[in-house]
Amino acid sequence: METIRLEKKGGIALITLDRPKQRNAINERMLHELQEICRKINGQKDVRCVVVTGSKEGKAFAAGADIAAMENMTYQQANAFARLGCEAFHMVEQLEQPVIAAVNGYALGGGMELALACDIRIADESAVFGLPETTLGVMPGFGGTVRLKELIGYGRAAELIFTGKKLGAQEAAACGLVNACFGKDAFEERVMELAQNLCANAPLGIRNAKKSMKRHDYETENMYFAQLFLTNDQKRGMRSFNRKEKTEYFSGE
Ligand code: CO8
Repeated sequence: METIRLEKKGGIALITLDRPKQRNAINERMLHELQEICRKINGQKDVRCVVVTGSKEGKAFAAGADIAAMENMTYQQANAFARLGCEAFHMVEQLEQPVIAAVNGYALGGGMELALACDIRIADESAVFGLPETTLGVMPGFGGTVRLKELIGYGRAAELIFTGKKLGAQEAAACGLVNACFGKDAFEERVMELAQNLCANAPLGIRNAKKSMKRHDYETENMYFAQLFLTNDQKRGMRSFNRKEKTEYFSGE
């Protein structure tokens, strides 16, 4: 791949956005590659957790959609580009495995929208968040308006989107945009620790909880909940608890 690196670390799939000269800005190619990766890892049994991050050389998570590529887009081209971005981020959001955005540096515009499509956001202290699109004459186009409003509420989302103002990692944590923020030295270790934690829990339980949370409807929650009682992991997990033992391994069956 040209713009993304995919590595496997135990049960963790590490996706690194890698266009360092452009601060890892997102272009069409990157969106296609992201889709390809999602198709490849979705539901793959030996991938229990996904981490998305930006290349260190790029000094960013991603500084947005590629502004050079967008400058002269026609209506049709912009429409197609926004659609591609929405579809790619939807695929990230819909991955069966939990997805952590490890935000190391700038997460602006489309970069922040990608972080919003992940389940959990962890920032290092240098992270900067913002949707500056209205300062460029456009608006968020990769699903950010919907996801940000859901995450931090309409009023705060409206302020961030209408002003285009940027938030540091601490501010982002304070308003619930990120789950936690860590100093540079601890950041990678804490992200991997969290990922390992998620790897150890029942994959089908996480998968169904995720699907249920995305649906906002109790009937669906009920269905996905009950479905887990057809699995060995449910039996294993509850049996261990009742015997005051620790479940050593969830097999995903
Ligand atoms: N696109 C393309 N190139 C970029 C981008 C970007 N988003 N961001 C940075 N770069 C490039 C710069 O042009 C520069 O290139 P060069 O070395 O050739 O001059 C290189 O990366 C390094 O950038 P800087 O010199 O600016 O680095 P700094 O450390 O001084 O600043 C910033 C880093 C603050 C991240 C700064 O580069 C910046 O403000 N970037 C733009 C951020 C932004 O506005 N992002 C939003 C873009 S719009 C968007 O994401 C819309 C999503 C929805 C799309 C819908 C489809 C139609």
